[in-house]
Amino acid sequence: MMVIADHPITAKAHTNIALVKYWGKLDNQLIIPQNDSLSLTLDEFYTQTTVQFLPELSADEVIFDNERLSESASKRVRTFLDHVRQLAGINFHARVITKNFVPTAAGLASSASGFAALAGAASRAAGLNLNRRDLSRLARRGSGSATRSIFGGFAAWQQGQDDATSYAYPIDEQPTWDIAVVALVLNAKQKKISSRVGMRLAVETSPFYSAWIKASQADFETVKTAIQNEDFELLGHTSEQNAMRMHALTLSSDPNFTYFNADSIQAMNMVKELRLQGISCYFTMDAGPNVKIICQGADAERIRCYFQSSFGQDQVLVTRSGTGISISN
Ligand code: 2P0
Repeated sequence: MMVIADHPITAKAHTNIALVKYWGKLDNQLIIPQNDSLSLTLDEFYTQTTVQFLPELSADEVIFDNERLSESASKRVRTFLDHVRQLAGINFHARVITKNFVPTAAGLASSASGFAALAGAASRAAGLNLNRRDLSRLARRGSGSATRSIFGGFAAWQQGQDDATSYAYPIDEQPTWDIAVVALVLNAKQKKISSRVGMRLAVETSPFYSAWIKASQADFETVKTAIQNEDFELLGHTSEQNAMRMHALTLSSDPNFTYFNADSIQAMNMVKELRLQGISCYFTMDAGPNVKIICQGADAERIRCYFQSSFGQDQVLVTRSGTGISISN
């Protein structure tokens, strides 16, 4: 029998960086993607969330980085809690306390770690004892990229065709080869277009969308092979190509837009310059101007110093492969 936890439950989930990107939904409600995606979970950036369902609450309370969120700001969290309540057959409201652990106010915190941690804490607090596959399905309902943050190391999100079949699975949770990511914090001043809106525009208006699906499925297979063979060059090259193919969708949407800013372009050129100098490294970018550089651990310090001289000390963060979700009892 399901029993609501009589004490707060805390979950910790790390964010992830997609090497083969998710960009577009088949089903906006259930968050079923148009393609398989593949990521590396990162150890430095994570969210810690505590949830308790309490009979005395008359509404959900959401406290984010020590501030109580308004009704509108907490809408996505409350909708997610409604889904958890429905699964568990309960109707108590919840107190949710969540904190993002990111080295600086960097714009690197993501809905991936946020909804993965919320799925873990809320489901256990509601008395649901989900296995990791079902946790990833639940996290998916909050945010697509959260599906992959249930697992550590390299994880894939299989597209599936419905709620039951769209989930993440581990590829290599503890890679024995030393992969590092150097993250450049290049904050946007202009208001950004959310991933949700951006990918919808791509599906509906980019004439390149079907080519993207075809290319990303091939990239997915290639990156999987590269992980199996510990082939860093193949992994890096394919990930960089895949990122630019995704960004070509923003440029070819109507209205067109881009997540690049001037610093992003400078950073991408600097990565190419490093390659010319014989350092094997590759860039990727998501729905914002920050550039993430995929490299081997042995080169991370040198790459960090190179970028710090242009972008400043606090703007360059080094991280490695992180672990999957952990949930208190
Ligand atoms: C990814 N991104 O695979 C891609 C690459 C950003 C660029 O998943 O609408 O916040 O909540 O499912 O997961 C970011 O989009 O979007 C994302 P929703 P999400 O990591």
